[in-house]
Amino acid sequence: MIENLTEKWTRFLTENLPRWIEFISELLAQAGVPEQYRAIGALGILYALATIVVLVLVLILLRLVRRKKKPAPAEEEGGAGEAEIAEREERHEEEVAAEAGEGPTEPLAAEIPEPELEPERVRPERAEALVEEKVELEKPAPPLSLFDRMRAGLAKTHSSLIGRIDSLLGGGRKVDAALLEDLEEILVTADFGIKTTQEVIGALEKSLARESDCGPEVLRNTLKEEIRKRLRLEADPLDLDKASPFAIMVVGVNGVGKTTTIGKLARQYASQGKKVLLGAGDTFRAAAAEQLTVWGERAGVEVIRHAEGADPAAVAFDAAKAAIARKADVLILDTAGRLHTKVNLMEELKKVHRVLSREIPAAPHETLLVLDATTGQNALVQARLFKEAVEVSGIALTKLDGTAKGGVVVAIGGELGLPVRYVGIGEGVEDLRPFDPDMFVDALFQRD
Ligand SMILES: Nc1nc2c(ncn2[C@@H]2O[C@H](COP(=O)(O)OP(=O)(O)O)[C@@H](O)[C@H]2O)c(=O)[nH]1
Ligand SMILES: [Mg+2]
Repeated sequence: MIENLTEKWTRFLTENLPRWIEFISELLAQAGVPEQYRAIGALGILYALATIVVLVLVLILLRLVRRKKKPAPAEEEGGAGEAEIAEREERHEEEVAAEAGEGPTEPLAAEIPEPELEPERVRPERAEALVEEKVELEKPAPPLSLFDRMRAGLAKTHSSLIGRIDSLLGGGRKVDAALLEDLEEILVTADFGIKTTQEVIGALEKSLARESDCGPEVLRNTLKEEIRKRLRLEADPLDLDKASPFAIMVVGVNGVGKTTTIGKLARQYASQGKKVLLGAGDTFRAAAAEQLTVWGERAGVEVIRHAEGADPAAVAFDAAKAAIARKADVLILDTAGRLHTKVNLMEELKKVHRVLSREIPAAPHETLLVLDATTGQNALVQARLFKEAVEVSGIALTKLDGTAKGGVVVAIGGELGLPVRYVGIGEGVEDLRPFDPDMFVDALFQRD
């Protein structure tokens, strides 16, 4: 067959080549080329034409080959397919059960509520883009004072909660039981929670009974002080110098802002001169480790990570070992937060906790539960569940800037007895602030 083809080509060329040379020579003659140069010129032109044709063919072939190599669009969009995820989940469940040496665990009594919005699965390149966006956002940071930043972050809660309270108190109504009832409703709808609201209203009723002439301004100030009192918890402050390395385990359901919070903390601690090390314990989502690595690079901080699907306890082990070997001041460990296998999630967290405490004395020194303020009362339910599994010692409440229901801060203090360590009031690194109850209350209640 090949011989046949070669023979055909040779015949084609020997028959046609002289004719083409003759044709081009004629064209050259018309162009005024002297006779002795025409034949060689014609050959040269033919050679150049053939080269161009071959080059074009090669380019077309290369394009075709590259297009074939690209994955199918569906695969590219979603990363792992649903079936694959389910399979991986199942594998994970089996591993955890085998490791714990137990049969199937009893499901937890209460259900963890789904957050209102499940985050999209972030692809690695998207992870970088996300962090880029955040860094971009913080660049033109206006020279706002910390207080003004807090005010700006609480703008939604301020205008809804304090706005409603002020129009209630400023309406010329008598301060009496009926007015307190309306105030009670405002507090409940701002996510103070039933228990905290009742306590606050009870305290207001008492002061109303004490003071014969309780005007709206007195009531407003009493309310402010009652809220302040509930935010000032008798909890040990977060003292990073207490241990070295000081290990922080960060827990919480998907999408609440764990990885972002860790990234911001890493940058803040590093800029305070601390040697920080991060552990990418959310091995369930490849993008989580990628996202943490990007934050790590920006903060100039090392990130210990394993492949996707690896055992999170193994990451905890390696991260703890590395933190000791590198003499790190702070180790922050990210964890997975998937909801649909919550029993295993809790088992997994317990295991990670055990590994940390085995490798570093008294670790984790802080178990920071990240809650999303926009999920309101669901955040409290999540907190109770995590408290059952691991000894949560503090809360980071993110996205306060995105909700009008900032009252949940008060509910956390009042109902869970857990100190709020940090609040997230925006996307920039500086918008994760150590929680200062006084500044919070003053910023919230300040009149425009
Ligand atoms: N507005 C606002 N967004 C936040 C805050 N903290 C985190 N986020 C966003 O919440 C989303 C989920 O965060 P991520 O750290 O990936 O959550 P994780 O699944 O718990 O690790 C990201 O888009 C973050 O930028 C905050 O304080 N304010
Ligand atoms: Mg994460």
